[in-house]
Amino acid sequence: MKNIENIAAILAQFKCKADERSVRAYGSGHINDTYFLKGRDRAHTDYLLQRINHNVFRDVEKLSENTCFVINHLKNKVKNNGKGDAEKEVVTLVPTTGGKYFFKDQYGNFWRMCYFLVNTKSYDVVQTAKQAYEGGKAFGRFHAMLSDVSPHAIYDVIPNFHNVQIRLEQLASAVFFDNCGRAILVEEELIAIKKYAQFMQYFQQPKQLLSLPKRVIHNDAKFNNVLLSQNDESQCVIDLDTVMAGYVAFDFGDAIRTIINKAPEDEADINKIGLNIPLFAAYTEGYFHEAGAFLTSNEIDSLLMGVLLFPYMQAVRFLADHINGDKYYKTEFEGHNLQRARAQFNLFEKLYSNQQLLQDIITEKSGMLKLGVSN
Ligand code: ADP
Ligand code: GN1
Ligand code: MG
Repeated sequence: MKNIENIAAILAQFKCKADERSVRAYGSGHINDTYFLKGRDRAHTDYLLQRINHNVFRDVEKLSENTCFVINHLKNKVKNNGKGDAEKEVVTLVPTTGGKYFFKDQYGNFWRMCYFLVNTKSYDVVQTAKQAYEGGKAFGRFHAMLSDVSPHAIYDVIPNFHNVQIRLEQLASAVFFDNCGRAILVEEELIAIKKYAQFMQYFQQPKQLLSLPKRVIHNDAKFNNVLLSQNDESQCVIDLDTVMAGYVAFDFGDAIRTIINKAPEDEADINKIGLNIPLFAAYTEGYFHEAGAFLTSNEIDSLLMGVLLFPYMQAVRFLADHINGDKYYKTEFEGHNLQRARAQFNLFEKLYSNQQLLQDIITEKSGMLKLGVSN
């Protein structure tokens, strides 16, 4: 991650009391740059400062409008519910001295700041069924709290973000231009991806377009975008940049992609990739516990396709970026995106051959809900 030369000037733009000497890179996101800063003294809270990737989020003004709208809505829900603590359960942004929630510096970089939520944890790889269950509750509650917002109220910051047809077209275009001469080296991967391209069009079919409600969803429901408390209880859903219209199965599938895999997202040894079924069951149960009340039966029927689509689409996206010369995702070494694509495709194939088992668990957990026996 790049150093920040103008840290004092940036901090001066925010209504914060951050110690500029304490700045350090934080987190494992692939798009934005995140930095942690300590409060100037014990009385002041710590902060996270983020450089927004404006090649990905091209209209930062609209992005900020979306985020503020969603944060306000969630905070009001928590307050009206009477049980929670809106300060702990919803991210709070730090305003700039000009009363905005982002700042553009002299180099054209966009910055935003939020308060650091103390005593929280996020996991790149889930370890226990409790963590998975609590993560399911966090995203279920997130969907429930946003279920009364019209998807038209939110600006489409990345159009076609989860449109697999467009993602496949982007891959085909990367192969066509082949700017780095890498396409010839990944023919095997390209053939494997093509084999499932038709099957993956489920959410593009007229039947689904007519029967599935578009809702306001997270669209980047990786498990590390949930903060759990020190006791591993669900606390807060973070990383709200991509909150836009979508199908609940998208978030379900993306979360499962990052929970069910016994190995990290970019595992080099595909023999280490395996399905952790108890974690899948736990997340599903937690999710239904919070979202079951508003989900339609068509939505429940679509969840399995979300589980299959997300690792597949991620493989398509990583492979396209590899062929394009690693322009989109941050990488740590040459070939990193290819390694990620292979790992995600392998995960997809394992999910594909265990569809019945996964569906049975979804059916069982949604049945428990109807019988009122969920925790
Ligand atoms: P990215 O877009 O890079 O994924 P995130 O907003 O997800 O950025 O933040 C990166 C990491 O920082 C998260 O995975 C989480 O561990 C931590 N984090 C983010 N927001 C907060 C917060 N408000 N309080 C505490 N930790 C946070
Ligand atoms: C990116 O920023 P991060 O790491 O949370 C990407 C997601 C991918 C994910 C793969 C805006 O998310 O769509 O699923 O990497 N975000 C964007 O790990 O493209
Ligand atoms: Mg994140």
